[in-house]
Amino acid sequence: MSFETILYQIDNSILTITLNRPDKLNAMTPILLRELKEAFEQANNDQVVRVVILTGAGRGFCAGADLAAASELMMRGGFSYEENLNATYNPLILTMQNLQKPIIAAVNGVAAGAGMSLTLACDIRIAAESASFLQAFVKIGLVPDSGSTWMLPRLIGLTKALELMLTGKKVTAQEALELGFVNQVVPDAELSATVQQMAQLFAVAPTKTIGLIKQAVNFAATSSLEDAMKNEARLQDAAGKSADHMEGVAAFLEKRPAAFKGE
Ligand code: LHQ
Repeated sequence: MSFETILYQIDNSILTITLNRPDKLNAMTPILLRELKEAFEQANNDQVVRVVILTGAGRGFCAGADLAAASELMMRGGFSYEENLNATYNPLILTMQNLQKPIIAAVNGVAAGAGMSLTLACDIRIAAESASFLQAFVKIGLVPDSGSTWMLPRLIGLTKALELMLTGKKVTAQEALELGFVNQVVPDAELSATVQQMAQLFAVAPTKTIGLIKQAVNFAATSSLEDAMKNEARLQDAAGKSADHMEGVAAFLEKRPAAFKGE
């Protein structure tokens, strides 16, 4: 696929999506938002893709909404944040949340505002030592959006989530690790290799089951224990009928590594 503001590269079942507006720290324009959503939809439909890496070109991961583009839209009049979020940012975050494949954020630099929300919508976050995170919204008089108010308290608890959202202060990669919303921090020069290593694991994993695990966890986030267990049972039925489950059990009994096909 060919895009204007992102790069879309598949290598051995691993799709890397790179936000590609390095001069603006990959701030999100309406085109980038549309292209990113299209890329994730394409990834969901492409059987070859078994894991997605999301990263940024240049020294930033993503500086959130492009404020120049947003202010241009506002100047034109008739602009509504509500309509804008509901039409662009929110469908993108939901597409990521509902993607039936794992997403690894390779956080190479600053992730601010909706750019931080983007990292939170990924399943795994690996950050370079020099990366940083900020809930920049309050600094420009805005409410955290693109899922941050839902994701961040769940990931790190209300106390610290509110502190970050109310102050908009910048958090280093190491602090993010200690707070618990980053899985791993590595020296800048090792980010790519570390992320590739994890992606390789997912590239040979039972992909269909991974999609079902995401579904189960997403459902449980807003359900009772009873409903969550019923849903687990339903999804387990689907996993139990998968070719990869058969292969996993056979491989265990035959004392050999499983050769999962993702089906
Ligand atoms: C930018 C941006 C940017 C444009 C850096 N836009 N150019 C949703 C609905 C609709 C609209 C409103 O918002 C939302 C959700 C949101 O995401 S709200 C939050 C929006 N983001 C921000 O408020 C962050 C603004 N950026 C910053 O605070 C800093 O740039 C950070 C802390 C990210 C990085 O600082 P530095 O490393 O010192 O870099 P810089 O500030 O020098 O930026 C480098 C260039 O990138 C610069 O361009 P220039 O042409 O002067 O070299 C910036 O203007 C541009 N840039 N963020 N969001």
